[in-house]
Amino acid sequence: MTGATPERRAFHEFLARHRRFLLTTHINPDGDGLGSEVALALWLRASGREVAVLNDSPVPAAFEFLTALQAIQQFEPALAEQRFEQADALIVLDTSNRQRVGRLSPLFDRHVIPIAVVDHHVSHATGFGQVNVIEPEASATGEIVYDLIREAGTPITREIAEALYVALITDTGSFRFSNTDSHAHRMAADLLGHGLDPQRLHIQVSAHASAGRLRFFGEVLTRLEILEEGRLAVLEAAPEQFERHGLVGADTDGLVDMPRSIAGLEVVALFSEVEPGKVKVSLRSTGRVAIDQVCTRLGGGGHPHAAGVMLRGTRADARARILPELHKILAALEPAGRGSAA
Ligand SMILES: [Mn+2]
Repeated sequence: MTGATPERRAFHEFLARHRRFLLTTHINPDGDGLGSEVALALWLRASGREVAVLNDSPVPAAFEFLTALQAIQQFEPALAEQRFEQADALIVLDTSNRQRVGRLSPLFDRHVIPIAVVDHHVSHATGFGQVNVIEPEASATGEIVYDLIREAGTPITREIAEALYVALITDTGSFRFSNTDSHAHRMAADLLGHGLDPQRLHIQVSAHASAGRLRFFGEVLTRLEILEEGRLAVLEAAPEQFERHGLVGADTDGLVDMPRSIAGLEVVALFSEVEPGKVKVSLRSTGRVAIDQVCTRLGGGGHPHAAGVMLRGTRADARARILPELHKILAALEPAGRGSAA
């Protein structure tokens, strides 16, 4: 906990000034965006506020259980108009730029609604809200929400703890990724003290694969390429494979993390041609190099060790834009395991 910064104080004042809140997060929401929304909604409701949650995209099956704690609605034009009319303030969570909220974005201006942003993306240059709590050192947006709740002195209920735990395990890869620090572990320990069942939550979040998704993973992994002297793993998925297995772009979640277990590997690149001419690029670093610049330069975003960008063109086009950049990054790297003097 970094203590109440001026931005956090401004956020608490923002909450105090308004009564009816609308919450949203990025397109194709993950457990951090959704868990943060639910925790914040429960907190605001406990403080006597009205809250609605509306996202561009549907809630993935893995996180559907969170909607038992707080209704989460999907964008539909008439509903969105109604939600913006009813709200007197908007809070955008886990979203590094305005476009990432999808179809809700045009309504921001039309409804002249005051906006607060809570996010932890390093690529989040300037906040697009009147109030911006942007803390790249936080492993998850849920970690910032947790700090804010504690600063407000609101009791953390089991439901709030569950939503925040889902946010935390999503963005830290269940405490495996390099962003997992002592604050994340202390937060987890505190949340466990509020009566949640971590094993049940891990199962609810992870056990949602269809047989088709696993076969798709198998097909893609069979063609795993190892480049850059064993330091780069490249995966490709073709539109035909998405279609044959009945999958969409969000179904590749977790696939890019699988090659991380290969000894000596530094970077994984996944090129998913979700539909012909549309390639979702996902990059992961196992910890020694930062790869977010490669994506932000092309209009994407992310964190130093997990980033992505959507590119127009074929998989070959996308490879031609990404792989030379990764080559440069890896060429500048000291050999691993030699106890580098610097
Ligand atoms: Mn996040």
